[in-house]
Amino acid sequence: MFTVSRTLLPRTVWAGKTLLCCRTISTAYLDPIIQDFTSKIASKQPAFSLPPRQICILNQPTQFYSLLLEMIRRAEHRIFISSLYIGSEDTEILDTITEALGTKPSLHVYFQLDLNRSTRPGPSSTAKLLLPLLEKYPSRVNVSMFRSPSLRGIMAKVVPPRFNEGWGTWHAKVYGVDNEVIISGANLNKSYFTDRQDRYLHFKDQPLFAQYCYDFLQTAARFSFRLLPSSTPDTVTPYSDIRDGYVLQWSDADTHPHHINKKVKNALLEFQSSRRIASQIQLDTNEDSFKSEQQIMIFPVIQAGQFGIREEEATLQLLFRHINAAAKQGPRKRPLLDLTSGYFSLYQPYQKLVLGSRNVDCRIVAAGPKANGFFGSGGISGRIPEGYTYHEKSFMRAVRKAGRLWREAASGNFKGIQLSEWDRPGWTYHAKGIWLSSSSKSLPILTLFGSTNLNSRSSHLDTELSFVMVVPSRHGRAPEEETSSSQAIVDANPDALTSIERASGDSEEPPNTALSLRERLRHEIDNIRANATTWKGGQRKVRFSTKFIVWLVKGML
Ligand SMILES: *[C@@H]1O[C@H](CO)[C@@H](O)[C@H](O)[C@H]1NC(C)=O
Ligand SMILES: *[C@@H]1O[C@H](CO)[C@@H](O)[C@H](O)[C@H]1NC(C)=O
Ligand SMILES: *[C@@H]1O[C@H](CO)[C@@H](O)[C@H](O)[C@H]1NC(C)=O
Ligand SMILES: CC(=O)N[C@H]1CO[C@H](CO)[C@@H](O)[C@@H]1O
Repeated sequence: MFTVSRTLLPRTVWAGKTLLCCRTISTAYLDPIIQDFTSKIASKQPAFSLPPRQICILNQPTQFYSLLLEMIRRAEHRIFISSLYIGSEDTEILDTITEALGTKPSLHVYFQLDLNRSTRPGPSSTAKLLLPLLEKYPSRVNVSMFRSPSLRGIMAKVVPPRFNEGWGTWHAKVYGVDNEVIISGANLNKSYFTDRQDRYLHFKDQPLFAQYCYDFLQTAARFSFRLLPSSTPDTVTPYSDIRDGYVLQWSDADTHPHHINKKVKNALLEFQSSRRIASQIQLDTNEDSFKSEQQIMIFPVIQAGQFGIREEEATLQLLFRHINAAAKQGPRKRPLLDLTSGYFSLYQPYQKLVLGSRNVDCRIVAAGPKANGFFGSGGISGRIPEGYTYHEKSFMRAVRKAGRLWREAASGNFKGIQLSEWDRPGWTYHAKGIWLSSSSKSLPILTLFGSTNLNSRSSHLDTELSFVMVVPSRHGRAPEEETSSSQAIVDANPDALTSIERASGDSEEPPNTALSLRERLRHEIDNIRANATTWKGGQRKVRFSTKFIVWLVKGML
Protein backbone atom coordinates (compact mmCIF):
# COMPACT_ATOMS: atom_id res chain seq x y z
CA MET A 1 0.00 0.00 0.00
CA PHE A 2 1.02 3.59 0.27
CA THR A 3 3.77 4.99 2.43
CA VAL A 4 2.56 6.38 5.70
CA SER A 5 2.85 10.00 6.68
CA ARG A 6 6.13 11.75 6.94
CA THR A 7 6.23 13.90 10.01
CA LEU A 8 6.78 17.56 9.56
CA LEU A 9 7.27 19.94 12.36
CA PRO A 10 5.58 23.24 11.88
CA ARG A 11 8.29 25.81 11.34
CA THR A 12 8.63 29.47 10.78
CA VAL A 13 8.19 30.02 7.09
CA TRP A 14 9.51 32.57 4.65
CA ALA A 15 8.73 36.28 4.71
CA GLY A 16 8.64 36.28 8.48
CA LYS A 17 5.22 34.73 8.54
CA THR A 18 4.55 31.97 11.00
CA LEU A 19 2.69 28.88 10.03
CA LEU A 20 -0.62 28.51 11.74
CA CYS A 21 -0.44 24.77 11.80
CA CYS A 22 0.58 21.92 9.70
CA ARG A 23 -2.28 20.76 7.53
CA THR A 24 -2.89 17.07 7.23
CA ILE A 25 -4.04 15.85 3.86
CA SER A 26 -5.21 12.34 3.21
CA THR A 27 -4.30 10.46 0.07
CA ALA A 28 -7.39 8.28 0.63
CA TYR A 29 -9.51 10.57 -1.51
CA LEU A 30 -7.18 10.34 -4.49
CA ASP A 31 -7.64 7.81 -7.23
CA PRO A 32 -5.64 4.68 -6.29
CA ILE A 33 -3.45 5.08 -9.39
CA ILE A 34 -1.96 8.33 -8.04
CA GLN A 35 -1.94 7.66 -4.28
CA ASP A 36 1.59 6.27 -4.12
CA PHE A 37 2.85 8.81 -6.59
CA THR A 38 1.45 11.63 -4.48
CA SER A 39 3.04 10.32 -1.29
CA LYS A 40 6.40 10.08 -3.07
CA ILE A 41 6.31 13.45 -4.76
CA ALA A 42 5.22 15.10 -1.51
CA SER A 43 8.40 13.82 0.10
CA LYS A 44 10.56 15.34 -2.65
CA GLN A 45 8.94 18.58 -3.76
CA PRO A 46 7.44 21.59 -2.00
CA ALA A 47 3.69 21.14 -1.63
CA PHE A 48 0.68 23.40 -1.40
CA SER A 49 -2.89 22.57 -0.62
CA LEU A 50 -5.86 24.69 -1.54
CA PRO A 51 -9.58 24.44 -2.02
CA PRO A 52 -10.78 23.94 -5.61
CA ARG A 53 -12.87 27.11 -5.40
CA GLN A 54 -9.67 29.19 -5.54
CA ILE A 55 -8.62 27.82 -8.92
CA CYS A 56 -9.97 29.28 -12.11
CA ILE A 57 -9.12 27.78 -15.48
CA LEU A 58 -9.26 30.23 -18.36
CA ASN A 59 -9.53 28.95 -21.89
CA GLN A 60 -9.19 32.02 -24.10
CA PRO A 61 -6.26 34.41 -24.64
CA THR A 62 -8.63 37.37 -24.33
CA GLN A 63 -9.73 36.16 -20.86
CA PHE A 64 -6.07 35.94 -19.85
CA TYR A 65 -5.48 39.49 -21.01
CA SER A 66 -8.44 41.03 -19.22
CA LEU A 67 -7.72 39.14 -16.01
CA LEU A 68 -4.08 40.23 -16.10
CA LEU A 69 -5.12 43.87 -16.47
CA GLU A 70 -7.69 43.51 -13.68
CA MET A 71 -5.07 42.00 -11.39
CA ILE A 72 -2.61 44.81 -12.10
CA ARG A 73 -5.32 47.35 -11.34
CA ARG A 74 -6.14 45.77 -8.00
CA ALA A 75 -2.51 45.25 -6.94
CA GLU A 76 -1.69 46.87 -3.63
CA HIS A 77 1.78 45.70 -2.63
CA ARG A 78 3.51 43.78 -5.34
CA ILE A 79 3.36 42.80 -8.97
CA PHE A 80 5.77 40.02 -9.93
CA ILE A 81 6.11 38.91 -13.49
CA SER A 82 8.28 36.24 -15.04
CA SER A 83 8.27 35.91 -18.80
CA LEU A 84 10.64 35.51 -21.70
CA TYR A 85 10.09 39.12 -22.79
CA ILE A 86 7.51 41.87 -23.17
CA GLY A 87 6.43 42.70 -26.70
CA SER A 88 6.16 46.23 -28.00
CA GLU A 89 2.89 45.82 -29.89
CA ASP A 90 0.85 46.12 -26.76
CA THR A 91 1.40 49.07 -24.45
CA GLU A 92 -1.64 48.65 -22.22
CA ILE A 93 0.07 46.29 -19.75
CA LEU A 94 2.99 48.64 -19.12
CA ASP A 95 0.69 51.69 -19.09
CA THR A 96 -1.51 50.00 -16.52
CA ILE A 97 1.50 49.12 -14.39
CA THR A 98 2.72 52.72 -14.59
CA GLU A 99 -0.71 53.95 -13.55
CA ALA A 100 -0.84 51.52 -10.65
CA LEU A 101 2.56 52.70 -9.41
CA GLY A 102 1.28 56.25 -9.57
CA THR A 103 -1.78 55.60 -7.45
CA LYS A 104 -0.48 52.97 -5.00
CA PRO A 105 2.45 54.36 -3.03
CA SER A 106 3.44 51.03 -1.50
CA LEU A 107 3.38 49.05 -4.75
CA HIS A 108 6.59 47.36 -5.95
CA VAL A 109 7.00 45.81 -9.35
CA TYR A 110 9.40 42.97 -10.15
CA PHE A 111 10.22 41.57 -13.56
CA GLN A 112 12.27 38.47 -14.23
CA LEU A 113 13.01 38.16 -17.95
CA ASP A 114 15.35 36.53 -20.41
CA LEU A 115 18.27 38.78 -21.27
CA ASN A 116 18.95 37.85 -24.86
CA ARG A 117 15.30 37.86 -25.83
CA SER A 118 14.62 41.14 -24.03
CA THR A 119 17.59 43.03 -25.45
CA ARG A 120 17.26 42.38 -29.15
CA PRO A 121 18.75 45.30 -31.06
CA GLY A 122 16.32 48.03 -32.05
CA PRO A 123 14.13 50.63 -30.37
CA SER A 124 11.35 48.23 -29.35
CA SER A 125 13.35 45.83 -27.19
CA THR A 126 11.83 44.94 -23.83
CA ALA A 127 14.76 46.65 -22.10
CA LYS A 128 14.00 49.93 -23.86
CA LEU A 129 10.28 49.61 -23.16
CA LEU A 130 11.01 49.29 -19.45
CA LEU A 131 13.43 52.20 -19.16
CA PRO A 132 10.76 54.93 -18.67
CA LEU A 133 9.27 52.90 -15.81
CA LEU A 134 12.69 52.53 -14.17
CA GLU A 135 13.42 56.22 -14.63
CA LYS A 136 10.12 57.29 -13.13
CA TYR A 137 10.06 54.85 -10.19
CA PRO A 138 13.71 53.88 -9.61
CA SER A 139 13.15 52.53 -6.12
CA ARG A 140 9.93 50.62 -6.80
CA VAL A 141 10.72 48.78 -10.02
CA ASN A 142 13.23 45.94 -10.25
CA VAL A 143 14.02 44.36 -13.57
CA SER A 144 16.22 41.26 -13.62
CA MET A 145 17.43 39.58 -16.74
CA PHE A 146 18.78 36.08 -16.87
CA ARG A 147 21.44 35.15 -19.36
CA SER A 148 22.35 31.55 -19.93
CA PRO A 149 26.00 30.95 -19.02
CA SER A 150 26.24 28.73 -22.10
CA LEU A 151 25.82 31.82 -24.27
CA ARG A 152 29.50 32.48 -24.62
CA GLY A 153 32.48 32.06 -26.86
CA ILE A 154 32.73 32.12 -30.60
CA MET A 155 29.40 30.38 -31.31
CA ALA A 156 27.39 32.96 -29.38
CA LYS A 157 28.95 35.65 -31.53
CA VAL A 158 28.54 33.88 -34.85
CA VAL A 159 25.05 32.51 -34.47
CA PRO A 160 22.33 35.12 -35.15
CA PRO A 161 20.31 36.42 -32.16
CA ARG A 162 17.17 34.46 -32.91
CA PHE A 163 19.12 31.22 -32.76
CA ASN A 164 21.47 31.86 -29.92
CA GLU A 165 18.42 31.72 -27.67
CA GLY A 166 18.82 28.03 -28.32
CA TRP A 167 21.51 27.96 -25.67
CA GLY A 168 18.96 28.19 -22.93
CA THR A 169 16.45 30.87 -21.97
CA TRP A 170 14.66 31.96 -18.85
CA HIS A 171 11.35 30.34 -19.72
CA ALA A 172 9.26 30.38 -16.51
CA LYS A 173 5.93 32.19 -16.81
CA VAL A 174 4.47 33.64 -13.64
CA TYR A 175 2.00 36.52 -13.45
CA GLY A 176 1.55 37.44 -9.81
CA VAL A 177 -0.11 40.25 -7.92
CA ASP A 178 -0.23 40.37 -4.10
CA ASN A 179 -1.51 36.90 -3.18
CA GLU A 180 -2.86 35.77 -6.52
CA VAL A 181 -1.05 34.21 -9.46
CA ILE A 182 -1.67 33.15 -13.02
CA ILE A 183 0.51 30.30 -14.25
CA SER A 184 0.65 30.07 -18.00
CA GLY A 185 2.92 29.31 -20.92
CA ALA A 186 2.13 32.66 -22.50
CA ASN A 187 4.54 35.54 -22.91
CA LEU A 188 3.51 39.18 -22.86
CA ASN A 189 3.10 39.87 -26.54
CA LYS A 190 0.02 40.81 -28.50
CA SER A 191 -0.70 37.45 -30.09
CA TYR A 192 -0.72 35.78 -26.65
CA PHE A 193 -3.65 38.07 -25.78
CA THR A 194 -5.62 37.49 -28.96
CA ASP A 195 -4.97 34.52 -31.22
CA ARG A 196 -2.26 32.33 -29.70
CA GLN A 197 -3.80 29.45 -27.74
CA ASP A 198 -2.17 28.71 -24.40
CA ARG A 199 -3.18 27.52 -20.92
CA TYR A 200 -3.95 29.88 -18.04
CA LEU A 201 -4.56 28.72 -14.46
CA HIS A 202 -5.47 31.37 -11.95
CA PHE A 203 -4.97 30.94 -8.18
CA LYS A 204 -6.81 33.37 -5.98
CA ASP A 205 -6.01 34.40 -2.44
CA GLN A 206 -3.10 31.99 -1.95
CA PRO A 207 -0.47 33.68 0.25
CA LEU A 208 1.79 30.64 0.49
CA PHE A 209 1.63 29.67 -3.16
CA ALA A 210 2.10 33.28 -4.31
CA GLN A 211 5.01 33.67 -1.92
CA TYR A 212 6.63 30.55 -3.33
CA CYS A 213 6.42 31.99 -6.86
CA TYR A 214 7.68 35.38 -5.71
CA ASP A 215 10.61 33.83 -3.84
CA PHE A 216 11.48 31.69 -6.83
CA LEU A 217 11.82 34.86 -8.90
CA GLN A 218 13.85 36.54 -6.17
CA THR A 219 16.18 33.54 -6.20
CA ALA A 220 16.60 33.88 -9.95
CA ALA A 221 17.30 37.60 -9.55
CA ARG A 222 20.41 36.68 -7.54
CA PHE A 223 22.05 35.25 -10.65
CA SER A 224 20.62 37.68 -13.18
CA PHE A 225 21.66 41.05 -14.53
CA ARG A 226 19.84 44.07 -13.26
CA LEU A 227 18.50 46.52 -15.82
CA LEU A 228 19.29 50.18 -15.03
CA PRO A 229 19.05 53.38 -17.06
CA SER A 230 22.46 54.75 -18.11
CA SER A 231 21.74 57.86 -16.07
CA THR A 232 21.84 55.91 -12.79
CA PRO A 233 25.06 56.72 -10.92
CA ASP A 234 27.59 54.03 -9.92
CA THR A 235 26.07 51.27 -11.95
CA VAL A 236 29.12 49.85 -13.61
CA THR A 237 30.37 46.97 -11.50
CA PRO A 238 32.72 44.24 -12.78
CA TYR A 239 31.17 42.20 -15.64
CA SER A 240 28.37 44.70 -16.18
CA ASP A 241 27.33 45.22 -19.75
CA ILE A 242 26.91 48.75 -21.06
CA ARG A 243 24.44 49.08 -23.88
CA ASP A 244 22.85 51.91 -25.76
CA GLY A 245 20.80 53.80 -23.15
CA TYR A 246 21.06 51.28 -20.34
CA VAL A 247 23.35 49.17 -18.23
CA LEU A 248 22.98 45.50 -17.39
CA GLN A 249 24.47 45.45 -13.95
CA TRP A 250 26.09 42.35 -12.54
CA SER A 251 26.16 42.29 -8.76
CA ASP A 252 28.27 39.26 -7.90
CA ALA A 253 31.86 40.45 -8.34
CA ASP A 254 33.21 37.04 -7.26
CA THR A 255 31.52 35.10 -10.04
CA HIS A 256 31.89 35.69 -13.74
CA PRO A 257 28.47 35.57 -15.44
CA HIS A 258 29.72 32.68 -17.58
CA HIS A 259 30.60 30.63 -14.54
CA ILE A 260 27.49 30.75 -12.45
CA ASN A 261 26.44 27.13 -12.97
CA LYS A 262 27.47 25.85 -9.57
CA LYS A 263 26.00 28.82 -7.71
CA VAL A 264 22.72 28.55 -9.58
CA LYS A 265 22.48 24.86 -8.91
CA ASN A 266 23.05 25.36 -5.20
CA ALA A 267 20.66 28.29 -5.03
CA LEU A 268 17.85 26.36 -6.71
CA LEU A 269 18.42 23.18 -4.70
CA GLU A 270 18.51 25.13 -1.48
CA PHE A 271 15.41 27.05 -2.43
CA GLN A 272 13.41 23.91 -3.19
CA SER A 273 14.52 22.04 -0.11
CA SER A 274 13.83 24.95 2.22
CA ARG A 275 10.33 25.29 0.76
CA ARG A 276 9.77 21.56 1.03
CA ILE A 277 10.70 21.56 4.71
CA ALA A 278 8.51 24.57 5.36
CA SER A 279 5.67 23.02 3.42
CA GLN A 280 2.48 23.05 5.41
CA ILE A 281 1.30 19.68 4.22
CA GLN A 282 1.46 16.41 6.00
CA LEU A 283 0.20 13.41 4.11
CA ASP A 284 -1.46 10.39 5.56
CA THR A 285 -3.83 7.71 4.43
CA ASN A 286 -6.45 8.38 7.04
CA GLU A 287 -9.88 9.16 5.66
CA ASP A 288 -10.80 11.28 8.64
CA SER A 289 -8.32 14.04 7.95
CA PHE A 290 -10.00 17.35 8.29
CA LYS A 291 -11.59 18.52 5.08
CA SER A 292 -8.97 16.84 2.93
CA GLU A 293 -11.72 15.34 0.84
CA GLN A 294 -11.81 18.60 -1.08
CA GLN A 295 -8.18 19.72 -0.92
CA ILE A 296 -6.21 20.06 -4.13
CA MET A 297 -2.46 19.59 -3.93
CA ILE A 298 0.12 21.39 -6.03
CA PHE A 299 3.79 20.48 -6.35
CA PRO A 300 6.19 22.87 -8.11
CA VAL A 301 8.89 21.26 -10.24
CA ILE A 302 11.95 23.02 -11.63
CA GLN A 303 13.76 21.79 -14.69
CA ALA A 304 17.07 23.52 -15.42
CA GLY A 305 19.21 20.98 -17.25
CA GLN A 306 22.20 23.21 -17.70
CA PHE A 307 22.42 23.53 -13.91
CA GLY A 308 21.82 19.85 -13.27
CA ILE A 309 18.31 20.36 -11.85
CA ARG A 310 15.95 17.78 -13.32
CA GLU A 311 12.91 17.65 -11.10
CA GLU A 312 10.45 17.50 -13.97
CA GLU A 313 12.21 14.49 -15.38
CA ALA A 314 12.27 12.73 -12.03
CA THR A 315 8.60 13.57 -11.49
CA LEU A 316 7.50 12.15 -14.83
CA GLN A 317 9.56 8.99 -14.31
CA LEU A 318 7.88 8.59 -10.94
CA LEU A 319 4.42 9.25 -12.33
CA PHE A 320 4.73 6.71 -15.13
CA ARG A 321 6.27 4.11 -12.83
CA HIS A 322 3.30 4.40 -10.48
CA ILE A 323 0.52 4.51 -13.02
CA ASN A 324 2.04 1.55 -14.83
CA ALA A 325 2.26 -0.42 -11.63
CA ALA A 326 -1.34 0.44 -10.78
CA ALA A 327 -2.58 -0.28 -14.30
CA LYS A 328 -1.03 -3.73 -14.19
CA GLN A 329 -2.77 -4.67 -10.97
CA GLY A 330 -5.88 -6.64 -11.65
CA PRO A 331 -8.53 -6.02 -14.26
CA ARG A 332 -8.96 -2.32 -14.27
CA LYS A 333 -9.63 0.50 -16.63
CA ARG A 334 -6.87 1.81 -18.86
CA PRO A 335 -5.63 5.22 -17.71
CA LEU A 336 -5.72 7.97 -20.34
CA LEU A 337 -2.98 10.57 -20.60
CA ASP A 338 -3.52 13.71 -22.65
CA LEU A 339 -0.32 15.50 -23.57
CA THR A 340 0.23 18.65 -25.54
CA SER A 341 3.04 20.93 -26.64
CA GLY A 342 3.14 23.82 -29.07
CA TYR A 343 6.65 22.65 -29.89
CA PHE A 344 6.18 18.91 -29.95
CA SER A 345 9.41 16.98 -30.19
CA LEU A 346 8.98 14.85 -27.12
CA TYR A 347 12.15 14.49 -25.06
CA GLN A 348 13.57 10.99 -25.65
CA PRO A 349 13.20 9.70 -22.07
CA TYR A 350 9.54 10.88 -22.08
CA GLN A 351 9.03 9.17 -25.43
CA LYS A 352 10.31 6.00 -23.87
CA LEU A 353 7.85 6.35 -20.99
CA VAL A 354 4.89 6.96 -23.29
CA LEU A 355 5.80 4.17 -25.72
CA GLY A 356 6.64 1.70 -22.99
CA SER A 357 3.45 2.21 -20.97
CA ARG A 358 1.38 -0.38 -22.76
CA ASN A 359 -1.52 -0.10 -20.32
CA VAL A 360 -1.76 3.65 -20.58
CA ASP A 361 -3.36 5.27 -23.61
CA CYS A 362 -2.06 8.59 -24.78
CA ARG A 363 -3.59 11.32 -26.90
CA ILE A 364 -1.20 14.03 -28.08
CA VAL A 365 -2.00 17.41 -29.58
CA ALA A 366 0.83 19.16 -31.45
CA ALA A 367 0.74 22.44 -33.35
CA GLY A 368 -0.07 22.01 -37.03
CA PRO A 369 2.56 23.68 -39.27
CA LYS A 370 0.41 26.77 -39.77
CA ALA A 371 -0.22 27.07 -36.04
CA ASN A 372 3.52 27.03 -35.32
CA GLY A 373 4.62 30.49 -34.25
CA PHE A 374 7.40 30.43 -36.86
CA PHE A 375 5.12 29.66 -39.84
CA GLY A 376 5.92 32.03 -42.68
CA SER A 377 9.07 33.45 -41.00
CA GLY A 378 11.92 34.32 -43.30
CA GLY A 379 15.24 32.51 -43.61
CA ILE A 380 16.13 29.56 -41.43
CA SER A 381 13.34 30.30 -38.91
CA GLY A 382 10.84 29.56 -41.66
CA ARG A 383 12.11 25.97 -41.61
CA ILE A 384 11.13 25.48 -37.98
CA PRO A 385 7.58 24.15 -38.63
CA GLU A 386 9.04 21.66 -41.08
CA GLY A 387 11.62 20.70 -38.47
CA TYR A 388 8.77 19.80 -36.11
CA THR A 389 7.08 17.75 -38.84
CA TYR A 390 10.35 15.88 -39.13
CA HIS A 391 10.37 15.18 -35.37
CA GLU A 392 6.73 14.10 -35.46
CA LYS A 393 7.41 11.70 -38.31
CA SER A 394 10.16 10.00 -36.38
CA PHE A 395 7.95 9.86 -33.29
CA MET A 396 5.17 8.21 -35.29
CA ARG A 397 7.65 5.71 -36.73
CA ALA A 398 8.57 4.79 -33.18
CA VAL A 399 4.89 4.45 -32.24
CA ARG A 400 4.32 2.09 -35.18
CA LYS A 401 7.44 0.12 -34.32
CA ALA A 402 6.21 -0.29 -30.76
CA GLY A 403 2.88 -1.57 -32.11
CA ARG A 404 1.02 1.21 -30.39
CA LEU A 405 -0.80 3.02 -33.18
CA TRP A 406 -4.22 4.30 -32.09
CA ARG A 407 -6.84 1.71 -32.91
CA GLU A 408 -10.23 0.43 -31.90
CA ALA A 409 -10.03 -2.30 -29.30
CA ALA A 410 -12.41 -5.25 -28.88
CA SER A 411 -14.25 -3.27 -26.19
CA GLY A 412 -15.16 -0.63 -28.76
CA ASN A 413 -12.87 1.88 -27.02
CA PHE A 414 -9.80 3.23 -28.73
CA LYS A 415 -6.37 2.45 -27.41
CA GLY A 416 -2.73 3.19 -28.13
CA ILE A 417 -1.08 6.51 -28.93
CA GLN A 418 -2.82 9.13 -31.00
CA LEU A 419 -1.19 12.19 -32.50
CA SER A 420 -3.41 15.10 -33.58
CA GLU A 421 -2.56 18.52 -34.91
CA TRP A 422 -4.02 21.80 -33.77
CA ASP A 423 -5.11 24.20 -36.43
CA ARG A 424 -7.38 27.17 -36.32
CA PRO A 425 -7.30 29.72 -39.14
CA GLY A 426 -5.35 32.82 -38.13
CA TRP A 427 -4.33 31.35 -34.77
CA THR A 428 -1.11 29.84 -33.44
CA TYR A 429 -0.69 27.21 -30.73
CA HIS A 430 1.47 27.43 -27.63
CA ALA A 431 -0.33 25.30 -25.01
CA LYS A 432 1.58 22.69 -23.08
CA GLY A 433 1.04 20.15 -20.39
CA ILE A 434 -0.35 16.81 -19.32
CA TRP A 435 -3.73 15.67 -18.00
CA LEU A 436 -4.25 12.23 -16.52
CA SER A 437 -7.59 10.43 -16.17
CA SER A 438 -8.03 7.00 -14.65
CA SER A 439 -9.93 5.91 -17.76
CA SER A 440 -11.12 7.37 -21.03
CA LYS A 441 -14.57 7.69 -19.47
CA SER A 442 -13.58 9.66 -16.41
CA LEU A 443 -12.51 13.20 -15.62
CA PRO A 444 -8.87 14.24 -15.09
CA ILE A 445 -7.32 13.60 -11.66
CA LEU A 446 -3.93 15.17 -12.30
CA THR A 447 -2.45 17.84 -14.51
CA LEU A 448 1.02 19.19 -15.24
CA PHE A 449 1.03 22.85 -16.25
CA GLY A 450 3.59 25.61 -16.51
CA SER A 451 6.35 26.57 -18.89
CA THR A 452 7.77 23.23 -20.02
CA ASN A 453 7.35 22.19 -23.63
CA LEU A 454 8.28 18.62 -22.66
CA ASN A 455 10.93 18.59 -25.40
CA SER A 456 14.67 18.20 -25.13
CA ARG A 457 15.20 21.94 -25.18
CA SER A 458 13.00 22.33 -22.11
CA SER A 459 14.82 19.45 -20.47
CA HIS A 460 18.41 20.44 -21.19
CA LEU A 461 18.65 24.12 -22.01
CA ASP A 462 15.86 26.36 -20.80
CA THR A 463 14.99 27.04 -17.18
CA GLU A 464 11.42 25.88 -16.59
CA LEU A 465 8.96 26.11 -13.73
CA SER A 466 6.00 23.76 -13.92
CA PHE A 467 3.50 22.37 -11.45
CA VAL A 468 1.80 19.06 -10.82
CA MET A 469 -1.72 19.34 -9.46
CA VAL A 470 -3.57 16.35 -8.03
CA VAL A 471 -7.31 16.45 -7.50
CA PRO A 472 -9.28 14.13 -5.21
CA SER A 473 -11.81 11.95 -6.98
CA ARG A 474 -13.30 9.74 -4.28
CA HIS A 475 -15.84 10.71 -1.68
CA GLY A 476 -15.90 9.67 1.94
CA ARG A 477 -15.60 5.94 2.36
CA ALA A 478 -17.01 5.05 -1.02
CA PRO A 479 -14.65 2.49 -2.50
CA GLU A 480 -15.19 3.45 -6.14
CA GLU A 481 -14.59 6.75 -7.79
CA GLU A 482 -17.54 8.94 -8.59
CA THR A 483 -19.70 8.24 -11.57
CA SER A 484 -21.58 11.42 -11.16
CA SER A 485 -24.69 12.29 -13.02
CA SER A 486 -22.83 15.18 -14.59
CA GLN A 487 -20.24 12.72 -15.89
CA ALA A 488 -22.95 10.88 -17.74
CA ILE A 489 -24.05 14.15 -19.28
CA VAL A 490 -20.48 14.99 -20.28
CA ASP A 491 -20.00 11.67 -22.00
CA ALA A 492 -23.21 12.05 -23.89
CA ASN A 493 -22.72 15.65 -24.79
CA PRO A 494 -19.36 17.41 -24.49
CA ASP A 495 -21.03 20.82 -24.60
CA ALA A 496 -22.86 19.97 -21.42
CA LEU A 497 -19.90 21.10 -19.33
CA THR A 498 -20.47 24.70 -20.18
CA SER A 499 -24.06 24.43 -19.10
CA ILE A 500 -22.99 22.78 -15.86
CA GLU A 501 -20.61 25.65 -15.28
CA ARG A 502 -23.29 28.14 -16.11
CA ALA A 503 -25.81 26.43 -13.87
CA SER A 504 -23.38 26.55 -10.99
CA GLY A 505 -22.74 30.26 -11.24
CA ASP A 506 -20.32 30.52 -14.18
CA SER A 507 -16.54 30.56 -13.89
CA GLU A 508 -16.43 33.72 -11.76
CA GLU A 509 -17.07 31.82 -8.55
CA PRO A 510 -16.66 28.15 -9.33
CA PRO A 511 -18.32 25.75 -6.92
CA ASN A 512 -16.12 24.45 -4.19
CA THR A 513 -15.86 20.87 -5.20
CA ALA A 514 -13.07 18.80 -6.58
CA LEU A 515 -15.55 17.37 -9.05
CA SER A 516 -16.19 20.78 -10.54
CA LEU A 517 -12.46 21.37 -10.88
CA ARG A 518 -12.09 18.04 -12.69
CA GLU A 519 -14.92 19.05 -14.99
CA ARG A 520 -13.18 22.31 -15.70
CA LEU A 521 -9.95 20.46 -16.49
CA ARG A 522 -11.88 18.26 -18.88
CA HIS A 523 -13.38 21.36 -20.44
CA GLU A 524 -9.86 22.72 -20.88
CA ILE A 525 -8.82 19.64 -22.87
CA ASP A 526 -12.05 19.66 -24.86
CA ASN A 527 -11.51 23.29 -25.78
CA ILE A 528 -8.04 22.45 -27.11
CA ARG A 529 -9.19 19.31 -28.87
CA ALA A 530 -12.04 21.22 -30.53
CA ASN A 531 -9.41 22.56 -32.94
CA ALA A 532 -7.39 19.37 -33.27
CA THR A 533 -7.64 17.09 -36.27
CA THR A 534 -5.89 13.99 -37.53
CA TRP A 535 -2.14 14.43 -37.86
CA LYS A 536 -1.25 14.88 -41.51
CA GLY A 537 2.52 15.08 -41.16
CA GLY A 538 2.88 11.64 -42.76
CA GLN A 539 1.94 13.18 -46.09
CA ARG A 540 4.13 16.24 -45.71
CA LYS A 541 7.51 16.37 -47.34
CA VAL A 542 10.54 17.32 -45.31
CA ARG A 543 13.37 18.72 -47.41
CA PHE A 544 16.83 17.30 -47.00
CA SER A 545 18.14 20.76 -46.12
CA THR A 546 15.63 20.96 -43.24
CA LYS A 547 16.78 17.59 -41.93
CA PHE A 548 20.32 18.90 -42.08
CA ILE A 549 19.36 22.02 -40.13
CA VAL A 550 17.56 19.91 -37.52
CA TRP A 551 20.67 17.81 -37.19
CA LEU A 552 22.80 20.95 -36.83
CA VAL A 553 20.72 22.50 -34.08
CA LYS A 554 20.16 19.13 -32.36
CA GLY A 555 18.33 19.62 -29.06
CA MET A 556 17.30 23.18 -29.75
CA LEU A 557 13.93 22.50 -31.32
C1 LIG B 1 5.99 39.88 -30.64
O1 LIG B 1 5.16 39.35 -31.65
C2 LIG B 1 5.40 39.88 -32.94
C3 LIG B 1 4.41 39.24 -33.87
O2 LIG B 1 3.14 39.28 -33.34
C4 LIG B 1 6.80 39.56 -33.38
O3 LIG B 1 7.07 40.14 -34.64
C5 LIG B 1 7.80 40.09 -32.37
O4 LIG B 1 9.09 39.68 -32.72
C6 LIG B 1 7.45 39.57 -30.98
N1 LIG B 1 8.33 40.20 -30.04
C7 LIG B 1 9.41 39.61 -29.54
C8 LIG B 1 10.25 40.41 -28.61
O5 LIG B 1 9.70 38.46 -29.82
C1 LIG C 1 14.97 46.59 -5.97
O1 LIG C 1 15.57 47.82 -6.32
C2 LIG C 1 15.92 48.61 -5.19
C3 LIG C 1 16.35 50.00 -5.61
O2 LIG C 1 16.53 50.16 -6.96
C4 LIG C 1 17.02 47.91 -4.45
O3 LIG C 1 17.46 48.69 -3.37
C5 LIG C 1 16.47 46.59 -3.95
O4 LIG C 1 17.48 45.85 -3.33
C6 LIG C 1 15.88 45.78 -5.07
N1 LIG C 1 15.11 44.71 -4.48
C7 LIG C 1 15.28 43.45 -4.79
C8 LIG C 1 14.43 42.49 -4.05
O5 LIG C 1 16.06 43.10 -5.64
C1 LIG D 1 -12.07 25.82 -32.99
O1 LIG D 1 -12.75 25.66 -31.76
C2 LIG D 1 -13.74 26.64 -31.53
C3 LIG D 1 -14.32 26.35 -30.17
O2 LIG D 1 -13.35 26.40 -29.19
C4 LIG D 1 -14.79 26.55 -32.58
O3 LIG D 1 -15.74 27.57 -32.40
C5 LIG D 1 -14.16 26.69 -33.98
O4 LIG D 1 -15.13 26.46 -34.95
C6 LIG D 1 -13.04 25.68 -34.12
N1 LIG D 1 -12.40 25.94 -35.40
C7 LIG D 1 -11.99 24.97 -36.18
C8 LIG D 1 -11.35 25.38 -37.48
O5 LIG D 1 -12.11 23.81 -35.90
C1 LIG E 1 20.31 39.76 -28.99
C2 LIG E 1 21.44 39.63 -28.06
O1 LIG E 1 21.56 40.34 -27.10
N1 LIG E 1 22.27 38.66 -28.34
C3 LIG E 1 23.37 38.43 -27.51
C4 LIG E 1 23.16 37.14 -26.75
O2 LIG E 1 24.31 36.89 -26.01
C5 LIG E 1 25.52 36.80 -26.74
C6 LIG E 1 26.61 36.45 -25.81
O3 LIG E 1 26.76 37.37 -24.82
C7 LIG E 1 25.79 38.10 -27.47
O4 LIG E 1 26.96 37.97 -28.23
C8 LIG E 1 24.62 38.39 -28.33
O5 LIG E 1 24.83 39.64 -28.97
